[in-house]
Parts: sequence; C-alpha cells; structure tokens
Amino acid sequence: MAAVEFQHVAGLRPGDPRIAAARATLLQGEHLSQEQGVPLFDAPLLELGRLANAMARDRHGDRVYFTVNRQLNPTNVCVLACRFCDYAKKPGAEGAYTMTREQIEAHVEPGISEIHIVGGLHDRWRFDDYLNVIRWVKAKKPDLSVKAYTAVEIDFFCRLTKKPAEWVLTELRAAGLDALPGGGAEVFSERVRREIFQQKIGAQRWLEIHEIAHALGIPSNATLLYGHIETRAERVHHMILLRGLEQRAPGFFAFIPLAFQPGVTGLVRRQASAIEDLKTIAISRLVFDNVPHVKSYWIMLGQDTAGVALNFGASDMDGTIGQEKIAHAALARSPVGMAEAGMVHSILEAGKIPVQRDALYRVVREYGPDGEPFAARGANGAERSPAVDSDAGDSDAGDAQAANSDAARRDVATRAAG
Ligand code: V47
Ligand code: SF4
Repeated sequence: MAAVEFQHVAGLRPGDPRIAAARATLLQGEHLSQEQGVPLFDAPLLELGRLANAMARDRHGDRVYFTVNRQLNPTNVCVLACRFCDYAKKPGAEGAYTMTREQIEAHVEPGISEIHIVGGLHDRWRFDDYLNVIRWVKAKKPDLSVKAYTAVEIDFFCRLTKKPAEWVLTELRAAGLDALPGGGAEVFSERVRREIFQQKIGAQRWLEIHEIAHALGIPSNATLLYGHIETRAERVHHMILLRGLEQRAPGFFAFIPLAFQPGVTGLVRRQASAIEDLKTIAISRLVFDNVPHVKSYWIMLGQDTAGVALNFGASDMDGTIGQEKIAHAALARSPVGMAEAGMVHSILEAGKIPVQRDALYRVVREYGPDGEPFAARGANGAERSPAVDSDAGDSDAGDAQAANSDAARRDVATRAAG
C-alpha cells in the first residue's frame, strides 16, 4: 500500500468516540477491525462523512475521477438464475437478446476512452465468442481501454474450456482486455449466497480469480451488492476480505458499493435510503483503506446522492455509460446515461475537481472551475503521471498520492503485458 500521509485526517477532532477511535487507528497506520467498522453505522453521519472525506483528500486532494465510457452488455441470456437479478433471461424467453457484431461495434463511439463489457452466461456461446467481443471493439478503436468480464464469467470460461484461470485471462489479455470489472462479488457471505445466488461462485473463487489476475498484472475492481438481505456486519466483513487481498496481491483500482435496485424481485420493498448509501460509502473508504478509489455509482445511487457521496469518501464517479441495462432492468430511476458536461457539473457542484480518466486511470483531461478542459492529453496520459515510487509518501498534495498508486498499477500491467 502506498504510504498515505494523513494530513487532513490528522487535522480533525471528532467528538464521537467511535469516529475518534477509527481516526486514531488509521493515524497509527493500522486497519479498522470488524469490531470497529460495524459500530460506525450508528455514528453521527456528518462526522463519519468528514473523516471519510479527509481520507479521500489525503489520497487524491480534491480530484474526482470519471470516464467517458460505454457499457456493453452483449447478451442477457444466462444459464444461472440469481434471485436478485432482473436483467438475465432464460434462452428463448421473451426479451432475451444476443447482439450482432454490428450492434456491438455501434457501442464503440469515437469520443469514448473506456468500454465496460459484462453480460450473461450464454448457453450456446463458446469462449471464442466472448473473445470476439473484445477483438471487435479493439479492432474498431485500438486505443480504447477494455474493462471486461467479471470473475463469474471468468470461472464460466474456465468450465467451458476446461482450462485454468491463468490461461483464460492470458487469452483475454491477448484479445485486448485491460482490466477486470468488479461485478459478481455480491456479498461475501455463505448465508446470503445460499439464499439469493446459490448457483454462483462464492467468496473463495471470486477472490482467487482476482488474485490470479493481479499476479498476471491485470488490474481490477471490486463491488459489494448491498441493501437486500445482507447485514451491516456482512458488508464490513466483505470489505475486510477485499482489503486482505489487496495486501497480498495489489491490483484493485476501485471499490464500488452497488445499491440494490429491488425491481420486481420481491426481495425488499424499497432501495436503501440515501443515508444508508452515504454511510456505506464512507465506511468503505475507512475500512477498505488500501484501495485507491471508492466509486459513487450514480446509476444505482441516483445523481443527487452520488453527488453528495463525493464529500463522503468517494473519489470516482464511474462514467457517462450510454445505455445502462442491468440496473434499469430492475427499474432504476436514474437516466440511462449522462453527458460528459453533466458529469463535470456534478463533480464541480460537490466542490471537487473533475479529472477524466480511462479504465487504467490514465488521465485523459482535467477541467478548470468553469467546467472547461484545461489540459487535453492523449489517451495514454503519458504527459501527466510522474513515474514515482508507489511507496513514497508525499504530503504535498493528494494528486501525487493518486498518481503514485495508479502509476504503480499501470506499471504492473505494462510489465506483465510485455
Ligand atoms: O455483478 C445485478 C449487480 C453487477 C442488480 O467494475 C445489481 O467499475 C443492483 O459490477 N441492483 C454488474 N445491482 C455491475 C458492476 C459494475 C458496475 C459499475 C462499475 C463496475 C466496475 C462494475 O450489478 C452484477 C451484480 O452484482 N446487480 N442486479 C440490481 N438489481
Ligand atoms: Fe446471470 Fe449475472 Fe444475472 Fe446471476 S447476476 S442471473 S450470473 S446475469
């Protein structure tokens, strides 16, 4: 983990004993325990947010990252039937779709710098079909960064090909994969898995696949699906397991708490409240302290809560997206996509500095307080990131911290790819 100097955290004087204890632990360079993490849900919201915001500022200054991206869901046909999922369809069912090459290529619009590919486990597709999706988008735009296929899909490819995850991931990388998204983790609890996603891989396999990816130099993200039948203690346990993996095998860029959209699943009557969302984001920042970014995923939070979350520890807003299908199949009320200007506006409104990035957190463009880009750079971002040692603490500015950890991850990816 990059040594983060806690200037902003040190400057706080929390009144609440739970927040004060968490601050003291972090200042000592230690991690919050399960016993310290769970009671933070009952601490005063604003004090909690202040500590998480200070933590984010110590890493990134006031910078908040986002990407101009498209989400590509090539098929909703899925052989599994997770109880929380309104997106998947059984083969041949009404509403089941599988995109053609032309439909896939149409997602590769000229102005985007990231594509996020995720979909169902198709009964008729072979591994080569999934590889082709990456090959086609990369052929259309070779400089596009490709974040594709969750650990659930990687495990499915292992079963399709009868090959180990190392082989599958190496083939995907040869086709053009740059990073793994964080989906499919749900919540690391056997109790919850048995109740709502019993056919799907559990914690051990999910963590194993991401560890293998990191060892191969493929960076990744991690998600938590919350606001259904899980407990707060299970959320914190999930964060602690991910933190342990980052310690053993660094390679996470971002942690994304996904607010469950109840849709027509009947699992819960309503989505978690905005207060619960903000607490979960803030506690993620404090407990999963070695992940560079916590994302405020506006598609599931809604734009307003997502903007507020930028002062509760989140330092990334994901992307403009285009046509989101998973949350909207579950009746999410957020728009299906956002224009770049809207994203910049939300970040400025939160009092933060917008920075446009690609899937590997290479800076594409920074913006001034008027929302105008003041430094356009190539998608490889070579002009910006100083090649600094990831372990060198820099108390001067948070952006140096961000550049450190992000540059370290890119270095890993470049070394392994070579
Ligand atoms: O794995 C499914 C979740 C995930 C619902 O890595 C639902 O940058 C809420 O992982 N309500 C896919 N969530 C999305 C995902 C993601 C999104 C944004 C950024 C990144 C990243 C990853 O969505 C699935 C599942 O956990 N999901 N149904 C639902 N009704
Ligand atoms: Fe299939 Fe993923 Fe939906 Fe589960 S969550 S049914 S694996 S598409």
